[in-house]
Amino acid sequence: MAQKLIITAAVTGAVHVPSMTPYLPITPEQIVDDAVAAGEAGAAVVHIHARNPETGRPTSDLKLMADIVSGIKKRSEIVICITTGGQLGMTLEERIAPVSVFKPELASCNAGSVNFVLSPAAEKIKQPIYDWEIPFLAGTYDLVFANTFKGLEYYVTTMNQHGTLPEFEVYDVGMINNIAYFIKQGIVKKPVYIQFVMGILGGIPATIDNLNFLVKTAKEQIGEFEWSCAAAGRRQMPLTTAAVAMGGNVRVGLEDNIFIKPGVLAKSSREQVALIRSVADALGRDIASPAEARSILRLKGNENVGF
Ligand code: KMH
Ligand code: ZN
Repeated sequence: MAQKLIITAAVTGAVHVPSMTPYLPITPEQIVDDAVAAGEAGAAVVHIHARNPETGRPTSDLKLMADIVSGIKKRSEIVICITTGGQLGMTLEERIAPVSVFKPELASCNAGSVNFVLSPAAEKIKQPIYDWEIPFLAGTYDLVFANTFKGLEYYVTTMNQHGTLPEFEVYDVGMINNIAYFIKQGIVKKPVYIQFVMGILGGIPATIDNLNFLVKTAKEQIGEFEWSCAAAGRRQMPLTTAAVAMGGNVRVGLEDNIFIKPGVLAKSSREQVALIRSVADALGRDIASPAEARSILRLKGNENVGF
C-alpha cells in the first residue's frame, strides 16, 4: 500500500505580487487564516513566508513571522515549515535567522544556486498597485539566487543544532549531487526530505519525464529519501497529480500558482488543497494527518519548537 500522502500548502511565498491577484494573503491574520483553512482542507504542512502588511512585499521581519507562526500554532496542529529562501538582496544571516529564533520542525533549505527569473511576469502588469512590484520582478533578470556550498553547510548545520529538518528545495538535477555530497560529509542526516520545485524559469522544466528523472537520479545518488513535488503556474496540477500517482508527496498553494484552473484565480490555497485531495481520493491515496506527517518525516513535534 502506498504511503500516506503529505500535502503541503505554500500559502503566500515571495514570488507573486499583490497586483497579480487580490487573493494573495498579505497580513499575518490573512496568512494565518489561509494556513488554518488549508489544514482543514487536508494539508498536513504549511510553508510560510511573511509579507509587509502595508505593501505586500516579502520581508524577513521576525516580529511578523512570530505573529504568523504563533497564530497558526494556536489554531491548528499543522506542521509549520518556515522559509529560509528569503528574497532579493537578503543576507545569509537574515535568511537563516527564523531557524535560530523559532526552531521550527521543518524549514526550507535551497539546495543550490539558480537563476530564478520572474521578469516576464513584470511585462503583464499594466497598473501596479505598489511601486516595488515591477522592479522586484524585473530585477530577477540579473539575479542569481545564491546558495553556495559554504552557505548550504551553514544552513544545514544551523538546522541540525535546532532539531529542524531541512526540506531541500531542488530546482534542477545537479542539486541532488549537492545533497549527496553533504550526506557523505556527515552534515546532512537521515531522513532526507526533498521538494522538487519544477518549472521555475532558470530551473528544470515541469514535465513528467523530468520528474521521473529527478526521482530516479535521487534514488541513485541518495538511496532512501522522502520527496514531494511542486510546480510553477499551470503545471502545478498535472505535475502534482503525477507525483500522487508515483507515490510521492505534493505541494500546492498560491506561492507556486495563483490559479485553480486555466484562467480562473484560486480564492485561496485551500481550493488547490481540496483539488489535489480529490485527485488523491480518485487514485486511492489516503492523505496524511499532521501527526502522520510528523511520523513519516520523523519531526520533533510542535511542543519542541521555539514559538
Ligand atoms: N524567494 C525565492 C527566490 C523558499 O521558500 O525557500 C525562493 C524561495 C524558496 O523563497
Ligand atoms: Zn517558499
